Amino acid sequence: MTNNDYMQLAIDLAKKGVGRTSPNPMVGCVVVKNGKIVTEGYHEKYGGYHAERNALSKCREDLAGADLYVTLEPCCHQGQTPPCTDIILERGIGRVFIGSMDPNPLVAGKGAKILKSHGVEVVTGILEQECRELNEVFFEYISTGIPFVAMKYAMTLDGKIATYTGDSRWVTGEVARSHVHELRRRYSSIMVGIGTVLVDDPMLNCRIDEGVDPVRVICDSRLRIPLESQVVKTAKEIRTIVAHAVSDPEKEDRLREAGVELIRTDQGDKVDFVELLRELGRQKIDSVLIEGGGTFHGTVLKSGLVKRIYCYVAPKLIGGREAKSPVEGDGFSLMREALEIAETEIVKLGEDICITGKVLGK
Ligand code: AOF
Ligand code: ZN
Repeated sequence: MTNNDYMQLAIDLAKKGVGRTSPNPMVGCVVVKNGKIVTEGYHEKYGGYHAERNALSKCREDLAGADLYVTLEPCCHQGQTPPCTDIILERGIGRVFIGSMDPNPLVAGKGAKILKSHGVEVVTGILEQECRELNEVFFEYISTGIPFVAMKYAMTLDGKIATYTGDSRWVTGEVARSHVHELRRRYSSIMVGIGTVLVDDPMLNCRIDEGVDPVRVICDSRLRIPLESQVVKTAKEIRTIVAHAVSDPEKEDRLREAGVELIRTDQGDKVDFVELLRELGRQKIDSVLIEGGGTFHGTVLKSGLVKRIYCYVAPKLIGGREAKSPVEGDGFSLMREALEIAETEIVKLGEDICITGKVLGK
């Protein structure tokens, strides 16, 4: 086994924490002595032990001189748990292999420095790109305080998200739809515009085994959300936020009684998307999966804050001048103004495909 192989194992372990570590990173750790894996661990849930302490504290063997592989630089601060550098030094680990450095200002190179100053050999940059990708949400959120924003939609091969009558059940098949629920587990919140609630009355929850429901955020400038909608009726079980711009004290009271949280952004008569994101960030929500309507997509894309696109394409044609498309609004006038998507990846899901990629900043 090479260093990369061990780091890959640590990455695979880290992924087991998906949906449960937010707003903290997913981290995995493997410890090797005399060519044998002696212990391993990962960050299982927010507030719990970090990957390194999970791996080390369950192992009784003498670890003097062992190699430790960890996907993120070990922390050196007392947070909800003691510093990982302490336990690494206590156990006499000889070498630490790090995937990506930790941009958290409390750590940011200090973890590696402390280890080195105590004579531990530190090797950085093992599968660095993969380790950074594992935590693209964390890296964005910890350095800006603004949640990582991804946008998802499903369309036919002729670029429509519904027929001209508004029928959209279903564009894609079952495999693709359960893939969407994987996304809903990965992102800590899901956001739609009020149009989607009025037309589809969705639940916006995560319906897979071991799923974790995202916080539901509905942008509803004029508080049009029906009290009988599924999201309002289940707001006591699944955290639900309605973002609005106009005040309506009576409706606000009714919504609060139903368990809905309200966020009012104060600019004009439309929800200020950027201000809303900042507030979600302050509430420790590290990521947002936007699941449209085309009008809403048009608005949020303008903010420049959408970082990733997931486009599901079903091999179907429905046509229709009036059939909705995934991004509406005015759009750009020239091809050279187009938002470009880089590092695209394609997955086949039954007969459908999912194309994902990073939105390049302008
Ligand atoms: C984790 N899990 O496995 C590692 C982390 O909130 P705290 O006190 O647990 O500290 C979180 C910070 O610790 C986090 O932002 C990151 O900088 C560092 N490392 N965090 O949750 C882990 N290794
Ligand atoms: Zn730690």
